[in-house]
Amino acid sequence: MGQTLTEKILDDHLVEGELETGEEIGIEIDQVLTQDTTGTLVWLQFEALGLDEVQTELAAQYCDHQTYQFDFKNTDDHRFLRSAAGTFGAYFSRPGNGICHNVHKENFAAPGKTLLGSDSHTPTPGGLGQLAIGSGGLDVAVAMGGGPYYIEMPEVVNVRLEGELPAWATAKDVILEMLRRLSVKGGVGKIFEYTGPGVESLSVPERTTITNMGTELGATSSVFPTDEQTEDYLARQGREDEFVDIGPDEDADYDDQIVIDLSDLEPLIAEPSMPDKVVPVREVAGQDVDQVMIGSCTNGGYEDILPSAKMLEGRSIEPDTEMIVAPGSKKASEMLAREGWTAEMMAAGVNYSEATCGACIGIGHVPSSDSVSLRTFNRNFEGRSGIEDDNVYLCSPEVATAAAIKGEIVDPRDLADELGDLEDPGFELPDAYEGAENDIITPDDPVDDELVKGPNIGDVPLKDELDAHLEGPTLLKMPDNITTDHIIPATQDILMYRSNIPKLSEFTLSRVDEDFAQRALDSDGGFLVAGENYGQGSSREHAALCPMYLGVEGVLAQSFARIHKANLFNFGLIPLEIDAEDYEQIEEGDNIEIVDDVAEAVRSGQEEFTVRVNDDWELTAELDASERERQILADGGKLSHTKKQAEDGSGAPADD
Ligand code: MIC
Ligand code: SF4
Repeated sequence: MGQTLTEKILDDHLVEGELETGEEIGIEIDQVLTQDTTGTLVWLQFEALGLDEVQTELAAQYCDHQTYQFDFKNTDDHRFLRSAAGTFGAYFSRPGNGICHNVHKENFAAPGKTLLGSDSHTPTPGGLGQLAIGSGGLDVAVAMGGGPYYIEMPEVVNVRLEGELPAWATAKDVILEMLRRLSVKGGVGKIFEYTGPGVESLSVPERTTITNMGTELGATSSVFPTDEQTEDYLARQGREDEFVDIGPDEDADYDDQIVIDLSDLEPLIAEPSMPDKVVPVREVAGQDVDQVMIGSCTNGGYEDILPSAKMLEGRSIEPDTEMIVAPGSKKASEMLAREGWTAEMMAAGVNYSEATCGACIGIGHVPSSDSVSLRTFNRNFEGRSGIEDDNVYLCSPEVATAAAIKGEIVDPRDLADELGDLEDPGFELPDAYEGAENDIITPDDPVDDELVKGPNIGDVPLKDELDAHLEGPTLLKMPDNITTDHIIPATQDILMYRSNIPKLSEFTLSRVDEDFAQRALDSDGGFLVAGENYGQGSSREHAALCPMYLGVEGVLAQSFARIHKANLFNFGLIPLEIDAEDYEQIEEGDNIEIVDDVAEAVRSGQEEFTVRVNDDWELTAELDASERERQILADGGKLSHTKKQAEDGSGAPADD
């Protein structure tokens, strides 16, 4: 039986385990990336592990999320990150140079290699045949020190693309269609591998829009085979020598298959406030729009902004609609400026921003009260834009631009009919991607050689070994699909404390219950209870670390999102699965006691735990964990575990 592309890359990098679905495997990581809001912890943990030099082929540190540097704390973070990159041997992309995924795609993404990144949209270079996975920062630190990265071998699902996209349908509509069919939890435990005759009609930037937003399905990764398009793209980036011809065998055996006929697609849109609330644009046409934003790691490329600029050429934006363009990289920005497109957009009324994540996490361009914002981003979780009760829709740049021209949501096909002289603009790849040459500092020529820690850079707290007896109140009961944006929001007032855990912890779950942090601190232990898909969204490990700091012992949920579950193990919080009936019955405030000797049971591989609620009734909860995860959990988290191993002489930190 032949191999899938995923299996081929994993096989090439396998250091532990077998490629059996559901089995834990350890893989070698070739490249890592990290960014400004997760990177500080990555390097602090790298340092705490006693590591002193990057061991992967390449490590890249980006400064992209908070580049406006509203507060000295952000600038201190950036200063620390530059010093860490210089000291330990990573590339450093300066603040303003663009979003990690965009800049990585342009400069480093390489077919056939593995990439681990402390950002959930790390799978973006899957569009170039790279196997790229998002994880918590501690896993990135260990991988950067040369240790393997462990995952459960995912199911590999084939997405067969047929036909070609009709006018006005785009790559964004392909991934919105996937979300419409599968939902935000439809990809958990899966890698989506795109094949079929439709693939060749998609350029690399279109493919990376799809792989980027595969994250919203909860997928471990998404990947395309390489072909002439990949070779051509790499050549235009001046990196043709990095091309590798790689794809699945003809008789590859997939766990499942989905077929999408591209020619059936039409412009789609995700309604507030979940990326899977997808409907055809025409169904919500006529809705007034206050703000339109083009940008982000999904649709902020040169190839995304160019069609928008072409649509705006010689036209004006409706006076009561604001339009902001924030390119994904400075290179894209510089190219558009040199070609005159920036001037066209400005003349049409666009407010042109620097290359940053910014508004995607509520930093800048926060929508006004009771308004509607159309964005080309990947997430529209409630409140993420910086205002509670927001109304954020997700769509392609073409749909967003049509709305800015009309002042309301409109199917661009109808707008084209109405205006008579508007055609689907499409885009050509530039002959050469050139620009922003001065914004990446190489490890060979660093500007710092020692760590610079401003007053906002704290230490990483450690947890004690797991206790034998775990008991405490249900501190909070939450519904399905709680995101890491609920647990630790990323807006500026909170984001600036990413390197200061005691302070950041004060905001834990404040969007769900503003008294939570104090209640958790006062109660000396306790549990969180949640529905399905707990911890979806961002990879931020702070969403596990802060509850740990507040004394939370564990989470009882119907199911967990992959990265967050790994982060819970990494910080010593027990993730237990419960069934729907028991979930319904538990109430906030109920006392929870795990009847077993927890430490012993975790270490010895026990899967079912008896949980006594209010000394009144019992439920059975399940711990689905590998042998390695059990030891990490029992030792109080990965940092304590790794240190302990090093002290016992049972393994160097990098060996995990
Ligand atoms: C996001 O899109 O939510 C973020 C901000 O990029 C996060 C990373 C973070 O929280 O710093 C992610 O996707 O992992
Ligand atoms: Fe940045 Fe938004 Fe992409 Fe996260 S999803 S990396 S915040 S642009």
